[in-house]
Amino acid sequence: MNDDDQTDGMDLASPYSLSAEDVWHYRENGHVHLRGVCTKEEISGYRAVLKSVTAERFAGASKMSDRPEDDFSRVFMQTFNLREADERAAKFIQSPRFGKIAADLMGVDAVRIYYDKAMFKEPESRITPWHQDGPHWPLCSDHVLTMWIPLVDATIDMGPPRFASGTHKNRVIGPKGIHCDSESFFGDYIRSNRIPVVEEEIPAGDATLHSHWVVHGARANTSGRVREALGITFYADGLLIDDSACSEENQPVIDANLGNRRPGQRADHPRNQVVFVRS
Ligand SMILES: O=C(O)CCC(=O)C(=O)O
Repeated sequence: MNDDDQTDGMDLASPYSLSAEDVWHYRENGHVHLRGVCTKEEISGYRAVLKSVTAERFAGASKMSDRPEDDFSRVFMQTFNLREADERAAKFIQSPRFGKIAADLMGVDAVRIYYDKAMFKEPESRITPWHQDGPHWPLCSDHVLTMWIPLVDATIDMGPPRFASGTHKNRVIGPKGIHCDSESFFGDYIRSNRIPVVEEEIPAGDATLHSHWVVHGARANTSGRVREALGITFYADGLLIDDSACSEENQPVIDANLGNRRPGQRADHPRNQVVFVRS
């Protein structure tokens, strides 16, 4: 750890005060925006760490204009499991504060981390097409969510996440994948069912949390600045690997992020640390 480490002494152990309204909002809509989860100092200290791990991983990435014209290459740059690369990143990502928020929103007694990932949406990045997360993951449960944490103020023109409220209640609604077909399928679904879409600026220090069933996406980044964000996906401790929500051709889903556990086995690989247990 170097001398000018700005995260020294920042263990994020103090709990965040969730209101009953926050919990209700998450369960009713499938997403919630929490204000002031971290202080500006915490975000700025850990941003430096997370950015440096990310920059190292993206060192060889090609320029936007040289990337393939497929559906995903120009959406954002993503890299997984920063907590395994740097102990300060791990202190942030595995903090009891975040784990407790996830457990309280889902109403469970303990949570594990599925994975964490940096999602840096560069200037001129395209939309994140509408999609659901659940159909990609072998955890068929209502107790899986992602905490989305901007490392800079995520203004609307940078493409913060947007959510189709209430769509989590139907579990799997449409096609697996994040591509132009999922965009058009879910776009039509939202319009024809008049589903309210929530899209808000998310200042650094705030976070959004969304169920893995809720339909979500993001607009293109037209801001000229990089939208730096970290996602942490949590699930209830005790879940079994269950890929029954995944498309047939994708089964069985064996996921290295879950230690290659097979369907029917417990999702309890040491890689998936328990980060909160209710006492
Ligand atoms: O950051 C984005 O553009 C999309 C985020 C997302 O899909 C997720 O965190 O599940």
